[in-house]
Amino acid sequence: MAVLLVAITVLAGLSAMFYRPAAPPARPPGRPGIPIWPYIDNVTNQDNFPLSTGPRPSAETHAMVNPRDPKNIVASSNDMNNPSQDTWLHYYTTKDGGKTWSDKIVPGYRGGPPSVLTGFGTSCDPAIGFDLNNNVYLAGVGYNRHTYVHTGRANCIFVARSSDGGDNFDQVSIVHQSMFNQMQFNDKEWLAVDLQNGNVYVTWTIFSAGNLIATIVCSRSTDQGRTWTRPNKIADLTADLGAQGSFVAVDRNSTVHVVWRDFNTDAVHYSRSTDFGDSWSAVRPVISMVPQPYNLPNGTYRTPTMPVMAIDSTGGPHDGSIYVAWNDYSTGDSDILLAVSRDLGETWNETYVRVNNDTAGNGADQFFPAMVLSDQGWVHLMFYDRRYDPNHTLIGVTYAVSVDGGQNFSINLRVGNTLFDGNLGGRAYWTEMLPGGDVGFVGDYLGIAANNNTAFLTWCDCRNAGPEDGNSDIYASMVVFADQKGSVNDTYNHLEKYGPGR
Ligand SMILES: [Ca+2]
Ligand SMILES: [Ca+2]
Ligand SMILES: [Ca+2]
Repeated sequence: MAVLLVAITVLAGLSAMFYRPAAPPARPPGRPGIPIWPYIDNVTNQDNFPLSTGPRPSAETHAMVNPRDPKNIVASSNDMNNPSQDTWLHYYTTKDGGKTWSDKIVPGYRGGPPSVLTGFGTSCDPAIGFDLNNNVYLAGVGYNRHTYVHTGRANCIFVARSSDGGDNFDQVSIVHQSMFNQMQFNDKEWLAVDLQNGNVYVTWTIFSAGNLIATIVCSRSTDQGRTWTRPNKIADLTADLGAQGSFVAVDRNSTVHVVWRDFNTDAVHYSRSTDFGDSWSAVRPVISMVPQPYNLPNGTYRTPTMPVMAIDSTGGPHDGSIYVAWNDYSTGDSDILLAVSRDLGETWNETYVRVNNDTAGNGADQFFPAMVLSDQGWVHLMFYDRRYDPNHTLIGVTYAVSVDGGQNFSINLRVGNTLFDGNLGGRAYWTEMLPGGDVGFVGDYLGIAANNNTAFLTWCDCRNAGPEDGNSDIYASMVVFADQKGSVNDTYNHLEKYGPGR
């Protein structure tokens, strides 16, 4: 109820702003956006609900909506609530727009039904993609954290496939794997599906030679995830000794775009392929960033800085825009920044839009942005947010949306209906892995999906965690746009005519 009241109060304030007959206020470039809801009067956040609340920890989510069925949503997380007791990818599926959910486990975990993953003890790092034929792809990393499973295979990137909209991921394939004697680790993959031809792309980092060399690579499947090409190098070995966090997306011309973080220069690097991943353009730095510390103040959980990307292929007024968001520490605390290319990666704006709308430099950290475009071209973001705790320790969840191609962001809507202490998350995970490793864990990223009426948010939440049990959970919420007046084009026309914020 508190959240609803806040939302109503904020919206009441907004409607007063819309119709005030004043000139649009001057706005320095890259500053916080002005609220723009000329045709949407009623934005509500529904009650938070759990996707995974077993007694063991879970963290790190991704979620996607079926492009052919807005009520079919699939989410996934690293979840330890399974017979193996170890971290394994679970998937949570709804076919009724979020009313009911299933919770199932990718096969191959210890003590469960076999798959090509059998023998790996751990799987993590979910990334989901739909095609137009009810196929859902769920990529992850497999490895052995404990010595009780030891097959000679050290580590892999895999993709599980469902052909029934996420009810059952019963086909699992290895994209690439390394043996123990190779001193390689395949890490932090991402996945994208080309909706034109059904191609599936996975990008990831291969760390080798004792983690001194990091290579960003891509593999492609043209047979619905059964087989994969050998990993093709995107970033040159000698030029990128420190790279991680690749994010891949495909536009409607089937061009494959990849961004990742370069540690040597604190830049987001970019490359693209116009031949289905066979060759890649020269790597270019396109965004300069100030990464946040590995641990934020008052936080023992790790907080990596990695870019997320979304491409507008809607045919709308911002078609061809590429959006990249990250958490940036340039003001001395973390903010969510957004960079945009309007020409499919050729040129990039050098002024960044600040998505969170609290006072700059106030010591409150916003981090782990997740971003998605809905079919009408709105840019939806969610992120962790410590502004709601005066001590900037407890974590809340915030949602923001832009209806004008990322130029302005609406109200920041507080979505989490409770604050939680990330230091309590996943302690069991770390103490099992590293004796004495008594630190929190909330995963490395969050997951947001959206259709034209609803944004669906998933996150790791420690509201049920005690000081000793590390019992993090997966919670979700839906932001619903009701009472939309006129069409989306009316909104754009209104913005063109009157400018934002009126
Ligand atoms: Ca991870
Ligand atoms: Ca901040
Ligand atoms: Ca739990």
